[in-house]
Amino acid sequence: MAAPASKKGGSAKDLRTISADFVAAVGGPGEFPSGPAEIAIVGRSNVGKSSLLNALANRHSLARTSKTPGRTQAIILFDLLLSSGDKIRMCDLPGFGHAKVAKTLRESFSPMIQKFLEESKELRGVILLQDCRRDVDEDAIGFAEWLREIQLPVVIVATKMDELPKTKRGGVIARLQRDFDLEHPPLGVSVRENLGIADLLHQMRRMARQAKV
Ligand SMILES: Nc1nc2c(ncn2[C@@H]2O[C@H](COP(=O)(O)OP(=O)(O)O)[C@@H](O)[C@H]2O)c(=O)[nH]1
Ligand SMILES: [Mg+2]
Repeated sequence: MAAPASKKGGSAKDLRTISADFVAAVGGPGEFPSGPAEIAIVGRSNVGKSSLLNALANRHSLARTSKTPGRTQAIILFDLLLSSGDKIRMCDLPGFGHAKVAKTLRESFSPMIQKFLEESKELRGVILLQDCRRDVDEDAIGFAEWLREIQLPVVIVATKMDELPKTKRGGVIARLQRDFDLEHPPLGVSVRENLGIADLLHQMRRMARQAKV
């Protein structure tokens, strides 16, 4: 079915996910099924990635939320169909940050995941999640720099904004913008307050529509 990229559902208020379908858990090179434009999502364990994915997918249990994350290095793929007709393949990368020995974020990824980020023909960008309460995260900043080096667009998203009093939110967003040296302020989201979810869908749609560089 060739879904038209219609104007229907085009405003921030209206854009939503109509369906979300699990595609595959990919554990090795050469296993990637072809499909629509891909967007990867990554963050430290416990950053709120599964909760956000469920909110983006409009589902309660597509991605498992947990306090005891597994150690799997698989990439979980699932396809979103948006109300605008756009299809996006979400690529859920393993969480990081549990290794006892400090490593850079990139080194903590298996060669399979690095290869995916560097070589996937459909990958249009990466959503990098940061807990809004966390201090400067050199690992994540270095990772974002590397993504820019390999010419992958990156969207920084501050999670759990509801944990900050409203008066402190702007300051944290401004600090993250400086830390990551961003042209535009990063997006703050909260699954609890349903804050920023529709905006993130919009940014994802924009990235997915962009031609691969
Ligand atoms: N306050 C708050 N807590 C959240 C939010 N999103 C997730 N959490 C909590 O953060 C913890 C980790 O969430 P999870 O989605 O499993 O994170 P993951 O390890 O990155 O997949 C859980 O206790 C969630 O309930 C949010 O928007 N606000
Ligand atoms: Mg999770």
